[in-house]
Amino acid sequence: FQSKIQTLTEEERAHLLPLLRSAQWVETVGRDAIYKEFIFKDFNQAFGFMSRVALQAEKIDHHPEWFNVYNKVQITLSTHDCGGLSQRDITLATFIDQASLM
Ligand code: H2B
Repeated sequence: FQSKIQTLTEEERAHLLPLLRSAQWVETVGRDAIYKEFIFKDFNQAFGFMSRVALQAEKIDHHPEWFNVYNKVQITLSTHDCGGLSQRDITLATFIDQASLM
């Protein structure tokens, strides 16, 4: 069976957070979440990126909190099902970074 999703352990964080930081993800203050800002050439590039992320989010049933103005996309990832950062956020962050390079 599928056990309930859980927040990352201290051991997992010690391993993963430096990798995320090196990819410009930061830990949010006052909340167990990660955040990154993406700047594109124009709105078309930004929205193309958002479209790729949206399709994947729906596919894996894990959705970003995000804000877009023109060429800027600000993304926060956290898992409300467990009230914090989970492996699902890491998986989505990895996809998002790939999608931003296309
Ligand atoms: N997205 C995020 N970011 N966190 C969740 O806990 C989450 C989600 N849960 N997408 C999923 C949907 C859940 O609400 C549905 C019912 O599967």
